[in-house]
Amino acid sequence: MKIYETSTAPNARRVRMFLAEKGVSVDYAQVDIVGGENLSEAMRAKNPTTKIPFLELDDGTCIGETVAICRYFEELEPNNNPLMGRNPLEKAEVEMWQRRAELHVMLPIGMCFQHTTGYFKDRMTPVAEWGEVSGKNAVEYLKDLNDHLADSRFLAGDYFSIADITLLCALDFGRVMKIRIADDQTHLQRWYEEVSSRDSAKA
Ligand SMILES: N[C@@H](CCC(=O)N[C@@H](CS)C(=O)NCC(=O)O)C(=O)O
Repeated sequence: MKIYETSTAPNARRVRMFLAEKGVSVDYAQVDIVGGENLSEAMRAKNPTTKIPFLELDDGTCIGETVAICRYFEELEPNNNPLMGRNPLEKAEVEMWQRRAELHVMLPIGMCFQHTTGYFKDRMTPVAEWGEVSGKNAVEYLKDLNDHLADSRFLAGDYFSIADITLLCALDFGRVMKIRIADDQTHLQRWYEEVSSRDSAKA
């Protein structure tokens, strides 16, 4: 099996960090998304959405979407540092925070990047105003996260999970657009320091 990815892309890092946490090693193939390699006919045949990362199994089956790839490995190795919850309540809480981190931080930061930098203007129409509003929405949501982390070690309580991975990768990518944790968001800062010091964060 092989994961097609781009080393600098935040969603690709989510999968690498997840697998590093689980101690799973896989082969990676680098895709030049700036040059549009992901848009080629050969890539579309494997992965019609054209987005990386995606996983290709030995029988040719391809699985796209970051969380779906993580889910596959979680099910293959359920007892190996589970990151998607260990009981019904934990699974629900992880999914809740994972969705929030994705919808309120990763996605708007991605919109901010695409629409304010024009990085992919060869394949989409950047709308600068939408990018700016998206960036502001992400910054606004960091206040809620700071409040939540005032009495929660990780996003899903004391349990480190895929939700923390999503948030860390989104925040690190946000730095490209100068989106940063505010000085007075001390709980989020404390969380950031702990999560970014894990070995898997180097993945
Ligand atoms: N919903 C997808 C999003 C993946 C995505 O947006 N990937 C970006 C890189 S982080 C990409 O492939 N960009 C290239 C392009 O838009 O052409 C997931 O969760 O994996």
